[in-house]
Amino acid sequence: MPDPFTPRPEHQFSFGLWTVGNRGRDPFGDAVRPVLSPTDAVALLAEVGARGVNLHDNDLVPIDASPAQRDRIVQEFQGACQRHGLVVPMATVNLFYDPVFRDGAFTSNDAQVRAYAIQKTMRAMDLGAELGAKIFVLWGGREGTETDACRRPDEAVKRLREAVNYLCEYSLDRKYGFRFALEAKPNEPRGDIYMATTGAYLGFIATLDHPDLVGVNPEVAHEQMAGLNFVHAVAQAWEAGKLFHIDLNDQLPGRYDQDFRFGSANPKAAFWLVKFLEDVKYDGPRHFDAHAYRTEDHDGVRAFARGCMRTYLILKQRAEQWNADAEIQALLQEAGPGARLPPLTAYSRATRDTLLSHDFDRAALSSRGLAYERLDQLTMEVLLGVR
Ligand code: DIG
Ligand code: MN
Ligand code: MN
Repeated sequence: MPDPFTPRPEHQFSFGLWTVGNRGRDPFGDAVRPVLSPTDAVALLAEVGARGVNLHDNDLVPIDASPAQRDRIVQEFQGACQRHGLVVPMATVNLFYDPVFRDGAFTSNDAQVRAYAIQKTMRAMDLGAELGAKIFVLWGGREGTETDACRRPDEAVKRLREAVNYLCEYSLDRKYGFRFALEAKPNEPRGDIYMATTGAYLGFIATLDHPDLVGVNPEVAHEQMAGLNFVHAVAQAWEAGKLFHIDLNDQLPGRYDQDFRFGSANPKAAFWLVKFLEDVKYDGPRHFDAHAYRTEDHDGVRAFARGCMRTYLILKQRAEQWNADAEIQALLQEAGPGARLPPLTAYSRATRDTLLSHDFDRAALSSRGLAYERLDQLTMEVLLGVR
């Protein structure tokens, strides 16, 4: 019997080069794993069953590479992707590692740094387009402050808008067809990062020149670092037609950005997320922006990558089971919309007067039990495999 939780291309699982290539370095310890070259990372991802590989510009091309070196590296990488049958769904740009970005990139107080950040992003877009990417993620890891003495925060918003508007024009000019996915994070590496949550970006997108080209890339760990319910953020983005990409991983509350294996810290929250994505038939990449524990060697990295995908597929099966569970569905019906007044979506004097003249029986409305305890217990039993 084939393993039902084996990843297949149609699952659209992808990983960044920086995820399986993470060497285990942290603020208190040096690297513990040898370098995994981009072509070796492609081979590893193919071996574990991923469909896509994503990259920042400098994950592949060193920041000081010559044009000839760049072209050779890109050609070698393209060959590896073709040999192993991997695609590049998403590209992004590293605007956070080099010291030049120590006070931000698009929001830096230095106009030259802001201009360089846009130039670097244009070149990263060139690379992404060459590799076939159709989604371009922007994570503003350095766009923030340790002290708000450095600039007015509304000035930072203006600079960010100027940069994103310019990059949208560049994509249109080059006919790259990119959809930009903005990724929020509340802090780390900056003391506070602008656009701390997905909701903040949803508000920002509406102020852009080309809002249709821009969506969001919510990350599990980042919303949870802000103490938020991740599936609520994803649902709002989806409902607004702005869920252009998603970064899957896991995170314990109140910690630094842990980027744990998907589902490994809070499987119930992961279940609601997978259920939502599958229920709405989200057809974008399932990207794991996560990395193996520092304790692991490259076999551990393979186990990490396999675990991300396997947990997603197990939770996908549990969501199908939940949706088919007769007792759960009956409880949902009972707790359903109840007796409804005429639909109030269309305001009219008729619905106005109906609503104003209606006597609500608050006592009756308050007394109805909703059986959410039973509903959640059944959910737990589906998850724990006893139903
Ligand atoms: C961190 O969560 C960020 C960077 O890794 C990258 O820019 C983006 C891509 O998903 N996520
Ligand atoms: Mn993260
Ligand atoms: Mn991310």
